[in-house]
Amino acid sequence: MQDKALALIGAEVGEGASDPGCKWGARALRERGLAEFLARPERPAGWSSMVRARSAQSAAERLDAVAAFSSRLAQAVTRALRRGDLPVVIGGDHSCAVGTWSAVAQAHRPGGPIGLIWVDAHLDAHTPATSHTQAPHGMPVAALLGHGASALAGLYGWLGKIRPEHLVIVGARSYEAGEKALLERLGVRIMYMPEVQRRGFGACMEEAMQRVRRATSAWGLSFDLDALDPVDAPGTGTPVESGIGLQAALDALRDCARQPGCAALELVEYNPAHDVDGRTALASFALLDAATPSSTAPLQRLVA
Ligand SMILES: [Mn+2]
Repeated sequence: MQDKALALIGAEVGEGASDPGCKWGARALRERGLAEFLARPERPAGWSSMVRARSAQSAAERLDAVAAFSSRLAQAVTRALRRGDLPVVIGGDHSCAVGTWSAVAQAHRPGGPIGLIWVDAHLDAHTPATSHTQAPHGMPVAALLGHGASALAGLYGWLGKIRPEHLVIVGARSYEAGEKALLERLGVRIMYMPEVQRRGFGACMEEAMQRVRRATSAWGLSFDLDALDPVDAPGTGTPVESGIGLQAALDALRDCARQPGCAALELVEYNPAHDVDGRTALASFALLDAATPSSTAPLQRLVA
């Protein structure tokens, strides 16, 4: 059986964050050999695009730069989808999610809405009205739900790329009242970290998968490395204590990869300047290996 080729897309954007270091995350993983690591005989993997945001200083410039970047990233994702590949977007700060999931929602629109699992220490659901920093990487969830800056939310000329009932956020433990209020008003299912610790990440992801597959045409996963415990992933944009353990994440992502209907994957917020002994790079490799569906069992790969 032939698996979909993995189209790795580098999202070179750091303008969405206060520390722009994540801009160079995709390039660093590329230079470490990510594509070669993920490629298998029956499932090619290669970098299909590197999309870079123009640099920006002021809050207004940054929002403009991220909006322009989002539509270019969306074009790269669309090209991969049209080829029949599985887009795997590598960040970059999390503002890249606007381009990624707008493109996937647009491509699937005739067939129905898409579901999205958002694994993150944060809610990323600010609007310019609630954000203290005005940093666009704190806004992609709100934008995808159709709220906040129209330059982000209005890609392709329509709002609500993800419906609230088709979104699940897992691992949140650092957030502000304004974004939490928006998500609760919309009825988004949020599994905060105490629930993840009580039930286990695997059980939470199983429930999340059921929810995002219910009445949708496809599902996607956006994984922010800051969801992991900083011990396993110190090199992220905004580390937060008491996160998900790497092993639990790998086990759960392997289960996710068995579910049919994966539309795209995204791994974001790798900041090579903050990495320690390449630990976060290796975690990124392992997470992507676990999350990419392949008809070859791991054991067969070892034997081969
Ligand atoms: Mn995030």
